[in-house]
Amino acid sequence: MNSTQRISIPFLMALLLVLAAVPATAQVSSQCPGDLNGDSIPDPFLFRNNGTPSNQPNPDYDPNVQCMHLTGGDGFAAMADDRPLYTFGFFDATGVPDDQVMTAGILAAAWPAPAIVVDEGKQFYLTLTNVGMLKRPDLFDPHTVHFHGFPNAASVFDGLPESAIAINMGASLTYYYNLVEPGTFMYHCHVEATEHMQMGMLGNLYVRARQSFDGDPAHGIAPGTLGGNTAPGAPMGYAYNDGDGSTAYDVEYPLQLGGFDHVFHEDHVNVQPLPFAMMRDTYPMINGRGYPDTINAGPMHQPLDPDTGEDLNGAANSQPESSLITATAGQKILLRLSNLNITVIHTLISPSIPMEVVGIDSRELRTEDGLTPLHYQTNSVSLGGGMSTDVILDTSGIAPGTYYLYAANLNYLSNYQEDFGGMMTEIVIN
Ligand SMILES: [Cu+2]
Repeated sequence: MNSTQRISIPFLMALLLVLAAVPATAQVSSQCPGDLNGDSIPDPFLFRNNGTPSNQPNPDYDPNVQCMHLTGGDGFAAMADDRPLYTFGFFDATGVPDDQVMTAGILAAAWPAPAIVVDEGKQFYLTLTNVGMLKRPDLFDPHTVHFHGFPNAASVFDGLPESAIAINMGASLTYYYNLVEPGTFMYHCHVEATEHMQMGMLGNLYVRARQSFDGDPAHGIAPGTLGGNTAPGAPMGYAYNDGDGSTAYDVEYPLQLGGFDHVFHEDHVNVQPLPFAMMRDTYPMINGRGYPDTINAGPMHQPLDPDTGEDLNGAANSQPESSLITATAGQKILLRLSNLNITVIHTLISPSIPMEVVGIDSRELRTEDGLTPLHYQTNSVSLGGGMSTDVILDTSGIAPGTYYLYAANLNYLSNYQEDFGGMMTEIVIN
């Protein structure tokens, strides 16, 4: 008997005991400098033994660090005609302790993906945990985050599965971004992009310009407190570091244009073949809702099983983002428009309030020497997939009332067979 055979049985028994002691859940680990309790929120103060914050500063706390924790998985979204559609998507697990993230993220996909709002100059740590697709246990797809348009220095964090790390089920990865440029960007999963993007892994992402919170009294804004300006007449912020205030705004709204092909989604949950060339969006949406859900300022109806009435999405609010735009007459409204639709170009019309286009594809329109803005006025803008446009609506001289913003392709003003819906929202001037 050789030594290998002599130890094999006790060794195997010990291995089985070890395996039995390991819980059948994946280890989630987020990286967020200054976070002491694993909830992806940096902690300015050390904790006492009883878990409450002390008044002792945390030496690892850096106010220039921003963190977020997303999960990638599946879920359901409710269309405006109540049809529930199966989705792939992201869930915002920021604030959820790492050891509870898997449970929180399962079947909790949000549509669109949780908005990522970050500040220029900050270090951004974004953890993605793949919780798997509960309704498609036959799939073992990885997910990624692709920060579209971002000048990434490291391709390893770019999210393109061919050249970057993709995150397998049960695994987590923390992406690092040095936010060197402001602008309206967008993000999506880049794994099997045609499929994962049609299924809903798309979201708003914008970087607020340094000029908005640089503490310069000329900008009228206290440092680090966007929106906390106290000077009379000071704007909330600037879309870009324009140097002359020409991109000032008082209220901002990210609006992502998109749509779902319900046949694709229904075939998907039934594990049918998916011919990409046949995709045709039947539910045009803004921020994941069709009109009139777009103007619902609060949470909307959950996706319900038509037979049982069961809530199909594990998140309390499957589509949290309203598109209702409100302003006081005289204010400037910044609309951060983006399109991640993979089937069509979208044109959006504001027939009553002119739109001043100040930026396209995360760049301000300005002469090369930086001295002259090249902004222009229009009533319609067109965005192909992957494009963004920043427009400012100046409401001075506009009578209080309700105005409309809608798709120029009028067939998109529908929720499949229900007319008077789809890609439309309202601008309410008080
Ligand atoms: Cu994905």
